[in-house]
Amino acid sequence: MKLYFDPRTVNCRKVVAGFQLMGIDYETMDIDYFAQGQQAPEFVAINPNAALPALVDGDLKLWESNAILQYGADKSGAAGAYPTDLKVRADINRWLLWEASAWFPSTYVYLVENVVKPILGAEADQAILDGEAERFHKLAGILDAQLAGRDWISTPDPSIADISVAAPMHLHSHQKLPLENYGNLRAWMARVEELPCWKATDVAPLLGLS
Ligand SMILES: N[C@@H](CCC(=O)N[C@@H](CS)C(=O)NCC(=O)O)C(=O)O
Repeated sequence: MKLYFDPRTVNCRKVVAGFQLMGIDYETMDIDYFAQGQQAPEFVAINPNAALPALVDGDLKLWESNAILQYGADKSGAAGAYPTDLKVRADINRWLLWEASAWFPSTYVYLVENVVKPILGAEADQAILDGEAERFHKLAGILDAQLAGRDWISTPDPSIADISVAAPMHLHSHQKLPLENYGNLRAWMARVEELPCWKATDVAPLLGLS
């Protein structure tokens, strides 16, 4: 399997950390996100969305980071991180879809305003952050409630749901995510941050953040 990626980007970090959690072997193909490598015709032929990451396995060209995690888990038989029990799997799938459709878009606003813009020498737009706050707090409350009395989102041990949902808040202190009211969420994120696969894929130094 060949993973086309830039380790500095959130959805690539998700796949790399998830593959490491599951002990999956793969080759890497470097694409420079900040040089718009994802828009090169050779890459767009693999992912017409011109977005990272993408996985190539023989004749399969796969995009969407959560689909890549699911495929890697099934191909490698990593049933601990993506159990085959029907109801457990449905629950994990639900959180993967929630991450892609709701959580990522909301946390991404904070990433762009408070991390990407400053890196590029621009200022965060407080009006945009204020406009996102209501949706963010609704979603953070949902996740915090799910984590009440649980170490991990869906399973007794970390699963790809934990990696997927943690990824878009991986720079949460730099993103300035307003997490003060969500103790369960903060405790869970601290557990994620202790995972070897998370420590090994720290993005902050690659972006010049401390
Ligand atoms: N839903 C997609 C989102 C992929 C995505 O947005 N990737 C970002 C990097 S994290 C990207 O390459 N965006 C294209 C761009 O900014 O030009 C996934 O989970 O793979």
